[in-house]
Amino acid sequence: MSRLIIVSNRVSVPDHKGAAAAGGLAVALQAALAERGGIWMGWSGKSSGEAEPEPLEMTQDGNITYALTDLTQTDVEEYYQGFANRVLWPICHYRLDLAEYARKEMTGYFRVNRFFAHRLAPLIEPDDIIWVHDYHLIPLAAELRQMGLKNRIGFFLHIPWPPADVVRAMPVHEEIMRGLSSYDLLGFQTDHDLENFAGCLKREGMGIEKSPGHFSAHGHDFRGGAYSIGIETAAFAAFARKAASHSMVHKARKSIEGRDLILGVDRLDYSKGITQRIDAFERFITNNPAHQRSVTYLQITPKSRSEVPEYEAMQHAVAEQAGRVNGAIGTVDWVPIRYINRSISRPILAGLYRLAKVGLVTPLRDGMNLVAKEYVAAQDPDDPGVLVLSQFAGAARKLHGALLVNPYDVDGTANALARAVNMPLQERQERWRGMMDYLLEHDVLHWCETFLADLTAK
Ligand code: GDG
Repeated sequence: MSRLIIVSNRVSVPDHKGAAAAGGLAVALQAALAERGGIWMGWSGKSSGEAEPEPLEMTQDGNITYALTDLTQTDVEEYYQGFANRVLWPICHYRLDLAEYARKEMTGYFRVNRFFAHRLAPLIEPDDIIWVHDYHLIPLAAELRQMGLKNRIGFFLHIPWPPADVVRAMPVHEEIMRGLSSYDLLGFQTDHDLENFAGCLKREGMGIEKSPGHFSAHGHDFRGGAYSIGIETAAFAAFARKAASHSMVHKARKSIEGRDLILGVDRLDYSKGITQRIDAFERFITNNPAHQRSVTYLQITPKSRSEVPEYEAMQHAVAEQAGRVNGAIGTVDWVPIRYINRSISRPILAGLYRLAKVGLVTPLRDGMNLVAKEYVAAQDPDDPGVLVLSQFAGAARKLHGALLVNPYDVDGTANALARAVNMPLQERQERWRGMMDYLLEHDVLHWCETFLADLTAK
């Protein structure tokens, strides 16, 4: 079996805290690496001076080598905070209005990808297969090919891929499309993302889809497919069952005083639709006064990318909005929204998922959304909660037991909340069972193995 080389912006170096605690993606990739032996390479998260780069920081764990590189402060600003997070992220989430294109940052993005390629190439042996992850590293295969590497190289995009007219708003879209076309296998989260990619190739006149999932562009034949990422379903379900007796979860249960808990969990990001969701919650209460004081909405929102201005502005906007709504609909003995603007530990999170009567997951656009899957996996089969899910999350393509909403439709989402809190037990169980069966079969190991089987297939 060939060795596996994984490259991603950030690397999960194991701390041996156990499966579900580490997050499913890291566990699945580590399992794939342990089976084949190999290397996981990426950025250390540290920035160094502009002088000659330090040697790679290597950590050995069994047959897996973790190889981390520092970047310079300029690299971090241009490649990570700049082009990746202020151009690719908003464009891929259909937010042309938020894309801030600067030629200097675009140059930095391609420069850092070349730097990654130069650091990685000496570690690679001819039979290795290479799996690159996410939008930070789209040009990596093209750089490795330029250096003469002939290895099989696959790419998985964790975020959505938009239609041609959106992609074309990005000044360097041709280079980005050429970068994607340099892989042997392109993995997207859903069939819609794959269709959009095929549409882009066609619209650009860059290539053709010779047969379903088989493309030819820039003189290179490659394949593309939809591989919906999963979670460690069985392990997470067991983890949540245990977490229900965590002392903090007990305290949370006590503090809501028998009210129904509505739970939102999202990184603070404009793609997650948090402000629209708070509006919908307010509308639900004003339209259904009987539910005033009978529910508590807990929104857990760890800070992310605070160095990017849009994120900092959003932090203020969400805090202000939660305060305004509490002021408008709260009573002396009832605080409608509890807003936590930091990360909580994974056991507490799992216990809160299980406690919540409604999982409210309403991104404006999301590649997949693992929170939706974790919420379902954490439920008590005898008394499961209801998932209210945006139709624009990749997860909505398969989680048919959810109440699907359009997050831009405040009244529609408010109505779904009313339906969720009133849903009879039998309907909740039926909806949950279908989703759980799907998640048990399509877990993160299944995702990983399916992608790698296709990448290595002749
Ligand atoms: C990208 C794509 C795609 C959240 N708050 C806390 C916490 N979390 C954990 C959740 C979940 C993860 O973070 C978030 O994953 P998502 O999938 O929901 O979203 P992104 O971070 O945007 O991920 C997405 C994913 O990549 C995988 O391909 O699904 O579409 O955007 O696991 O549980 N964890 C802890 N405390 C928190 O406060 N411990």
